[in-house]
Amino acid sequence: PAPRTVLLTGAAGGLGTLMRGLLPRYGYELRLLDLRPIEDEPDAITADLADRDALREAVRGVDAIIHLAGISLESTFEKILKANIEGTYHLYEAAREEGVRRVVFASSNHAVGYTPRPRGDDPLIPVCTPRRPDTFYGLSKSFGEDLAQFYWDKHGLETVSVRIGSCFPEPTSVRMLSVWMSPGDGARLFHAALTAENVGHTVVHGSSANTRLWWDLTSARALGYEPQDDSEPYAAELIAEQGELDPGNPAHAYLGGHFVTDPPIWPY
Ligand code: NAI
Ligand code: 15L
Repeated sequence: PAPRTVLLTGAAGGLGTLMRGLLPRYGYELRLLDLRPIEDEPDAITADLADRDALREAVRGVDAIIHLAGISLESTFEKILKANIEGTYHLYEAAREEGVRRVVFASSNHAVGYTPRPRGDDPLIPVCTPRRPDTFYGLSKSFGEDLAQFYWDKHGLETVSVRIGSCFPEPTSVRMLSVWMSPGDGARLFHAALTAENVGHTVVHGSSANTRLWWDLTSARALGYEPQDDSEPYAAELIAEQGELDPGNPAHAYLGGHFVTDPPIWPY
């Protein structure tokens, strides 16, 4: 049966807030969790991924989990270790103990951020491209994908790892023209990841059907994902403001963009 009750971790964050608005229309009942309280959501669970008892209670009885919680930018290894590496492990342990069958894991393009971006007629980057994390943050996403594979092989707990590009209401940079995932397409992809059968551990790229796309969406489409959006209508204005990507600039040369040279730092 298709999952109905879904735990959304990281529900107070940017993507969590977008998905709280969009996923209920697919019929999901969302249980919300975040370290921070969520305004107007008195039933949301306020808990840290370090709190194993709280996680066990939070996952009890849900059909699936969308795991967005964690540090979403670069930070010290110690902070990333606690929130993203240990935190994701704690969540998977709770899911295993409570018999949850599927996780949708918010991985990131930064797990492969040091991969040179395609130019000209180069082929799109496949999901099987070797991991090349561009930050400790990307390294934690790489770990999360391996953790997901391990829990599938060892315990039969399924995961779709979504290597999200940039999911924001609109693209705001020339790089984002290639990696943007519209919120509507994000919800479509999460819905496909929750409902496709027999996913085992599947890695997919998360973006819209952008004209300037850098990576291959085949494995996402195989889940039933049909992206509806393309960043191209934003292209002329962004390129007029910022110029085309400069092949000689290292911040423009890799999938991870400026995370390679000057990553944004988690402010907490
Ligand atoms: P965000 O930083 O806005 O939200 C993350 C949320 O996780 C925050 O509300 C924060 O309070 C919560 N959190 C952090 N540490 C926690 C802990 N120890 N326990 C419980 N909650 C904790 O990030 P955003 O943009 O919403 O991203 C969501 C997820 O998707 C993240 O895992 C991020 O790495 C991933 N992602 C997002 C992309 C995007 O374009 N928004 C791109 C690629 C990956
Ligand atoms: C990410 O992984 C970040 O969480 C998000 O804030 C964006 O910076 C995105 O990657 C990106 O690559 O644009």
